[in-house]
Amino acid sequence: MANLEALLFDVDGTLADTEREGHRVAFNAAFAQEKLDWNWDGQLYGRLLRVTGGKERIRYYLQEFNTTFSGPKDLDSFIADLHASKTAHYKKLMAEGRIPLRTGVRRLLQEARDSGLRLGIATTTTPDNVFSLLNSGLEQGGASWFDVIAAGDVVPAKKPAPDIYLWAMGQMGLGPDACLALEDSHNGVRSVLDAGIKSLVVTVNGYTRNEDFSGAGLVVDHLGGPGHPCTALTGDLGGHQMVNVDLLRQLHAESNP
Ligand code: XBP
Ligand code: MG
Repeated sequence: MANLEALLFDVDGTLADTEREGHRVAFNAAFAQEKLDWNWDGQLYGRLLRVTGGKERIRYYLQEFNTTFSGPKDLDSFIADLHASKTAHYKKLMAEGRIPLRTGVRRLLQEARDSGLRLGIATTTTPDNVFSLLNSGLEQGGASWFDVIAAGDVVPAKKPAPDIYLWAMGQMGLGPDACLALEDSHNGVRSVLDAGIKSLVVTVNGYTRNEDFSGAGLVVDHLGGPGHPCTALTGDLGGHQMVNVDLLRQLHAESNP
């Protein structure tokens, strides 16, 4: 049986609930700045989240929801510039501390470090967004808690493709049996499982609550904390009130017999 050596965290929806009041707001700010009459309300954004990656999401929006837009000939550059503007707005939101880390995230990260587990990130979002979240959510230098930050375009195919998890494990010199992943979405679960990682915990959020998490050993409403117990929607907390390192080691042993 392999030992658990590392926790690999997704970012958006897992470390922090960044989509509705973070990324979506930043996209709309960029549209306004570029004088586009586009507005992604909460409901439309939930549908657009089917596609991971901000640039890919803009393209999906044009293909499926705004087919009358007659953009410039060089659509790739137009989308790239628009996305760069969105990222600038997002980083500003993060710097203002508008989006806190989710319940139990800081506690679990600290516990994992104290118990000698390595930490990695595997996300579809832009690297700058990760650094701004970690430096506001943890403290300046919080990104250094992680051995690797695998993010965005570092791989050719975004989630649900397994590329980002494979790249992260490659950088850490770890095989899938040494890792446990924490995700929030169906796309994320697919990416983890197709990367060969069998230990997987999902923390649902407003956008992903009803998605299919088949293959996840444990699905919870949040990671929990002292006086703020979490609830298992699928799987068993084994008597724990919160997701802690002991529980994760138990889950890892069960999924890697
Ligand atoms: C979530 C995503 C990202 C963000 C937007 O990533 O799919 O695209 O929604 O960020 P994950 P960008 O759940 O894998 O952390 O605009 O920088 O892509
Ligand atoms: Mg996510």
